[in-house]
Amino acid sequence: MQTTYVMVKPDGVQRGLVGEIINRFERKGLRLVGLKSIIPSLELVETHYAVHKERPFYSGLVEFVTSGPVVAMAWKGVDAISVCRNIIGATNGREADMGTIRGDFGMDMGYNLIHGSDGEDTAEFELGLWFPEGLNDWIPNRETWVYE
Ligand code: IDP
Ligand code: MG
Repeated sequence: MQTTYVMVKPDGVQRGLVGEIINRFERKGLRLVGLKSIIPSLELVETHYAVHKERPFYSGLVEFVTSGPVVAMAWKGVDAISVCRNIIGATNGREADMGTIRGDFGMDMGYNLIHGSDGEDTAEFELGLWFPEGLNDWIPNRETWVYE
């Protein structure tokens, strides 16, 4: 099992796509072990995107992601990191496959709705950064919630 960090960026929140996005991960069979709405600080977003510090789009990216609420999530499952990246799609929404979140809703490279960790090290780093309070794991057991 892996746990990965996924975040609806401010454009996804502004466009009213939070429910649609959560639905895609949930119905896939991933387990939601962390969820919160947060207006992230400059320091938090700079740390999150530190790997891109030298890139020309870095300052615009940080400004964008700090511009309003984001929805921070932790999803758990077998190979959750690559499964979530596949659900998210390629970085540029115009090139992302239809059926992915970015392919279905995105038209831009920067405003691409959503973030997902790209490896085990980054997932661990990002989960610790965005969920310092820890996650809420649970054992899926549907039947006990169907019958009293
Ligand atoms: P990813 O989110 O698909 O992993 P990365 O290459 O890690 O893509 O880039 C991080 C984020 O930076 C992207 O999701 C996107 O919002 C933004 N970004 C990446 N490349 C560009 C660019 O060329 N112009 C503007 N923004 C970019
Ligand atoms: Mg990335």
